[in-house]
Amino acid sequence: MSSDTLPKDFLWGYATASAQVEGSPEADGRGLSIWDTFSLQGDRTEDGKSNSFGTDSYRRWKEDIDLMKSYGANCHRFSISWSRIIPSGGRSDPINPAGISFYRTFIQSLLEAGIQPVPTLFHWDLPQALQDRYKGFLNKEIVADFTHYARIVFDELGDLVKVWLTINEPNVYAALGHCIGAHAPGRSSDRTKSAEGDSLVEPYIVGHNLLMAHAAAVKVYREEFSQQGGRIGLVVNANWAEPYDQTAENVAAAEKYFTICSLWLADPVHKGDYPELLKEIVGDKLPEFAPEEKALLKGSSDFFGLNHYTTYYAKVRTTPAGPTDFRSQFFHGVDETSVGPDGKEIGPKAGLPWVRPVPWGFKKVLRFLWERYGRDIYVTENGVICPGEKDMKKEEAVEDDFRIDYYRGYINAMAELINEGVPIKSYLAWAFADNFEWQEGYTAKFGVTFVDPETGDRTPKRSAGFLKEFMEGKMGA
Ligand code: GBH
Repeated sequence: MSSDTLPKDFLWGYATASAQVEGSPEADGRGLSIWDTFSLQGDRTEDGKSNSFGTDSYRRWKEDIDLMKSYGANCHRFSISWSRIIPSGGRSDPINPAGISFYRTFIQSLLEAGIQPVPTLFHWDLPQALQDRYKGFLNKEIVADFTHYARIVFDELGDLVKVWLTINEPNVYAALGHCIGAHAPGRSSDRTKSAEGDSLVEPYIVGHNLLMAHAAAVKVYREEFSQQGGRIGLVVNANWAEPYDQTAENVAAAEKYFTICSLWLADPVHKGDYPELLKEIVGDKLPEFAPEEKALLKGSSDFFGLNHYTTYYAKVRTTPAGPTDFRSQFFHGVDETSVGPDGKEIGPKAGLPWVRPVPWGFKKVLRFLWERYGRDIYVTENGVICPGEKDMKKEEAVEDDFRIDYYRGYINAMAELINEGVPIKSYLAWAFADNFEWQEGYTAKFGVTFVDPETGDRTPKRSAGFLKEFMEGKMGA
């Protein structure tokens, strides 16, 4: 293999998530999710819009499969909406056959198009009924309900699936939904955002229950569905933290930042416990795993599912975090920045402040995860938004050379590591199409496909054609 090629069985394609693309929230018996109700509040998203349209993919999915095929993708990551399968979510609640058949038809059609399905069981759209019933992931009741849901899905769809993802970014769901309050269910100590919540306590409880739900679902899959012959794993968001400078305190700050953000919910599934450093930082607010929980967690992911977007410099905070700045408090004395000590920016500005392209950081995080866990890595998301893209008309938006540079840089970085022997098995670009980007509403466009906000009409951006050729070249097609 030349240093530039990817293995023949490498999976590549595009990713989406049900709450961001499907729309049709009440079609065919679906129950509401926490993202439907949260985004309908009007003041929770940048443009005041809800996710009730998405990309209209519940109705237009055939077109999407045709497009993906034309893009040369051999794989597609999407998520299943729990409240389509069990509208009220719980283990004694009715099952909705129409929801099951929607996904079965979708998966069959992907396979017919030569595209391998990679479904995620939970990409943040919790059935609202479970939030109302017992506060969702704050309550360990959720573990039995999630397991029940997972069992139904494996049973109904698992014969068609070879790679399962359990939960998307538990670290982001816990922190943005229960500390900062920017994501559903919107809980925070900030009383302007939420009547209830404790920003420095709840994220850790939610994180704990998310991991136990993941581990319980994996146990079901391994014990009851092993004949399906698939692999299953958790997806963790891990951006890289580079020390601001080589002083001992900032080297330590970078380790702290990465531990607080990412190792928090990655170590338990690969090593069986929270990192010691996190225990020191968070103290008794971090729940403890019982011995049988540790045993269930350790090795509960067949691979490391990685969502990676960018890199920050991390350094010690010089000004104390304000009394209502719960985000900074969550970082326990560490600060992130995009400008180094030499005044140089870590990477060019993109269309959102948090997502600057830094391909060398991708290499560092991949190498770090491989050395720490020794597991196969599936890159399950990676992508960017172009500067000014939010205000662009179609003609301008489709000329997304900034995105092309990003993909070229990141994929080349990944390919170098693969050729050094790091077992990276997939690359899923975020996103297939411009969609509902959570608190940004429809203003943040990550797609390689432009979606007209009024009509839902799709137009490939230049990056879609670029990736097709680039990946064909890398895979020797
Ligand atoms: C992923 O999350 C999601 O899985 C996907 O659904 C999403 O559309 C995609 O990335 C693109 O955003 O404003 O400084 O507090 C990414 C995780 C974590 C990205 C929090 C934005 C906000 C940073 N996100 N972050 S800040």
